[in-house]
Amino acid sequence: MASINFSSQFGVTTILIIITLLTPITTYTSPQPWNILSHNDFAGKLTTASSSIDAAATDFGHVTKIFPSAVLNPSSVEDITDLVKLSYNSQSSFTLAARGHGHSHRGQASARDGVVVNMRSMVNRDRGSIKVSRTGLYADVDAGCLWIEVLNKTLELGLTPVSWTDYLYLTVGGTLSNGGFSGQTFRYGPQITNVQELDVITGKGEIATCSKDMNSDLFFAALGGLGQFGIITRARIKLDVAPKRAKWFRFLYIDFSEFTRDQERLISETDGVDFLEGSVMLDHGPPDNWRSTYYPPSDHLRIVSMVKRHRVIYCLEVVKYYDETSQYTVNEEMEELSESLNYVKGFMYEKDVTYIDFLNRVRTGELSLKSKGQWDVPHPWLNLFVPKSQISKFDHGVFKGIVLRNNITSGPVLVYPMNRNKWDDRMSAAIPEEDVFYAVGFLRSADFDNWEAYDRENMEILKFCEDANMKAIQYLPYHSSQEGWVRHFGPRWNVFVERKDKYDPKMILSPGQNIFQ
Ligand code: ZME
Repeated sequence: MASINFSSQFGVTTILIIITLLTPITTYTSPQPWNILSHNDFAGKLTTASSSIDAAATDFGHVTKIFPSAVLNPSSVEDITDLVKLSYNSQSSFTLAARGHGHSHRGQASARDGVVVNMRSMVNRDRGSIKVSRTGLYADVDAGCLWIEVLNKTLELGLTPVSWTDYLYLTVGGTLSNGGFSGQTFRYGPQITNVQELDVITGKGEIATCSKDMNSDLFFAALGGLGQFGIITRARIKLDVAPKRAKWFRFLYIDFSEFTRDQERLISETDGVDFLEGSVMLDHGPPDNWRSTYYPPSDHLRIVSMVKRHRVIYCLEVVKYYDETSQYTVNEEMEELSESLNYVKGFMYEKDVTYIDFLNRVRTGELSLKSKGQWDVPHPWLNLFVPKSQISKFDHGVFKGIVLRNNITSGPVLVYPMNRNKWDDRMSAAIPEEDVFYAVGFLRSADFDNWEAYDRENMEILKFCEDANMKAIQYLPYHSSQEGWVRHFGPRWNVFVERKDKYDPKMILSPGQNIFQ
């Protein structure tokens, strides 16, 4: 290992800090107690180029700007373990954050004055970042792979992962550090419960293979662990035989309790639909152009007029997969299903698409927003898990209350229930206590000069939930203080802290989550 003179650098910094403390004007100079570029092992892979630094300072949220000192573009696991060890073994350690495709929305993958590790640089087509075992029904994938890459690869063999996110251009390591859920989750569990094995680099720079039987505590810690216990570098993802096509339905509701009653019944059936989500349609804001492409143009007027009349309506979205063997029964089955639902008669819509076109549906929206310059804009999102017992109060107070009053919400508002028993309490992800809880997502798009209004609405919603004692829990959480995190994890906070102490005692990893420090 190349020698670095930390002490002399540290001396300078100490003097700088003292000067800073003595100076009444707080022009804070960031400490750089490590002259990392002199470390030859990283030559070429560690960069301080402003283009790299600037790119790593922001994310999909576009509401934070947190500058790292350097960006590492690793080409091997060793590049990362070397860097973590360098920090861990140093007197003045620096922080490190793994960044995937940069789709966090509050700087969660940032590392102020530390190093951002660009996990995408590990993905190498020639080296084979995705290896499928046909007999084992699993895929071993580099954590920097996008889910769309995993899907394309496994589909070549007629196989597919079973649990998804809505958007597929996210990295495997990123979604597994959070949870990863979508309309399949009520049935298969989130992505974190569909993983058989992980390779994880801990905050001590040690790499470990782990599973529910091997280093199990690290396995459960890392899943949903918000990057606090290690950097996931490989995941073994469970596969199943891929369906060929999807019957994709939408049913519109005026009455929220009818809507949730149908949703809750459908997620309780074991042999029912393969996918279930739901959304709120509001009578204001810019029209959700990309979403309306689902509906036949000839029906836009009557849908819009129903929204205008009722101000808030709801859309149940379900999918049944099928292939050659089930193509003759799927229609009958779905007809029976639609007859059992209490949507507004006449407001049922149906599409028949390929499996991949269904899974990749948000991509269509992305490309359309990109073409209009509406993609790289602020996304002050709020995602919540709301216990089933509170959801009607939530509808009344938030959708029909705060949201209508403020009249600013734009972008999809998703609402759908999931079964708690498909999650796993040994994992780090925080979820409500009730058997059924709802995912509520305000997937807002804003402008650079007005996003704060959306953020204020988010805080208003959070305060409403708090005051009503709803026990809602954030997903992709942001808490400005440790108090917030203690409440977030509730009785599981102690386990979280114990695991931090065990796997990242110097608190090097993922500082952008704002949990420790
Ligand atoms: C900014 C944007 C979000 C455009 C489409 N979306 C989405 N639409 C539907 N479901 C989503 C989603 N992003 C995550 N889930």
